[in-house]
Amino acid sequence: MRTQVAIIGGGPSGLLLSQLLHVRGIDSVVLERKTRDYVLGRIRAGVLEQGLVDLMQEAGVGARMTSHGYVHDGALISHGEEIFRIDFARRAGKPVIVYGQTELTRDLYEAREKSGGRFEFHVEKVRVEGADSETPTVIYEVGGEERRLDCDFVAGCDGFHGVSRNTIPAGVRREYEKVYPFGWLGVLSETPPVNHELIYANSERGFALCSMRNENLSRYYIQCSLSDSPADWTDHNFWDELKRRIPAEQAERLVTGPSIEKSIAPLRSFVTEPMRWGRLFLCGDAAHIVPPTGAKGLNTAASDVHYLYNALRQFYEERDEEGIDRYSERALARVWKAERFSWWFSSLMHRYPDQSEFDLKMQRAEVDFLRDNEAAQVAMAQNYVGLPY
Ligand code: FAS
Ligand code: PHB
Repeated sequence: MRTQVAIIGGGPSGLLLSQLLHVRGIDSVVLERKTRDYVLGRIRAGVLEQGLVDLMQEAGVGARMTSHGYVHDGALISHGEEIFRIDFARRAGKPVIVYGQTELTRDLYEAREKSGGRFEFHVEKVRVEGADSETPTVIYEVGGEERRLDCDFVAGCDGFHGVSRNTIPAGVRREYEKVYPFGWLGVLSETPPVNHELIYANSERGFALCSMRNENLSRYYIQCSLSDSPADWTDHNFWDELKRRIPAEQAERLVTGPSIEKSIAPLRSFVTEPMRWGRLFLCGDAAHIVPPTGAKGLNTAASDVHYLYNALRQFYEERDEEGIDRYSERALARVWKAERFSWWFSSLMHRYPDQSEFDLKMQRAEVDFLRDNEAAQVAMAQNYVGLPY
């Protein structure tokens, strides 16, 4: 089989890239380890930057997001019983859109299937040959049968546990990592959200986040121990703990109900440099991971897709390799700013096992400064709504 761009990974990065390329008449094939339904069954991100919204519109798949997404002009931050609002519209001049990654990925799958997108599901033993040549090939198996996909370029969109990153020789790769000493226990419940905007809570018992998907589908998280498993938490215990971590006014009006999804995500900051090796380009979680505190995971994958899509368009339409040559530099410049913000916001809102009394005073002073200082709120809001591409 042959294509112009071989895309390893059928998550949001791979699908958005494939759909954008299709709109410009550039052919791709998406190789996915699992199935469409498995990918859609993963509950992940919920907050979209305007840049990602614009990309979805450019890809011609923004209709449902526009009609079902929620425009959020701000978010609340609490510390113990105190709570204040960051006004994104006023401090950064634009909102964020609340629309689940599951729905966004579903929209992309439906669009690719409607436009005859080529997929291979259940792929195994994927490897890239000739990544540093002008004729790369992706070799893989389906049902034990070996297949070859000859291409001009390979996009490694296969997430943190994929194979693309390790295709770059160890002697070339530089990896940077910080593992956080806690995880996030997430619950999805068919209950009305406790608040119409998100609440990020720092409490003496740990972090909590109140989010949502729609008027009757709420998404909540609490910081938990890395030794916890979802089975350790009954719904009752989860709701009790969440109520202890948010201010009493919100806790009193929290509507609880049975969880329809319960999972624990470990938190990590991670970056691979470079994001290009010959004709292989890493995109999204294949290249970088952030703690979800700043809602930057999916949104930074989107900016990678923006840079890579435009680089490939520039190559095929103008025979100009400038975008390709500068992809890694451009993508990493924005990746590191997202890493910084995610690390900063995680440091501000979580309780760390080794925190001293002085550390806690510093955290409190930083929250007070954010509450009282316009410049601090502008900086936070500009990062949260998304820095320019
Ligand atoms: P993905 O991991 O989504 O997709 C990669 C795809 O590649 C998967 O479908 C996988 O099956 C496939 N694949 C892997 N290896 C392969 C191989 N060898 N061959 C073929 N296919 C292969 N971000 C937020 O902003 N907010 C959140 O709350 C949030 N929560 C998260 C919770 C969890 C548990 C995780 C893991 C991530 C979370 N994220 C969150 C980040 C998440 O949204 C990612 O940023 C986003 O999924 C990135 O999309 P992709 O780069 O497409 O990677
Ligand atoms: C979510 O709704 O899943 C969500 C929202 C904001 C975050 C992380 C997760 O920072």
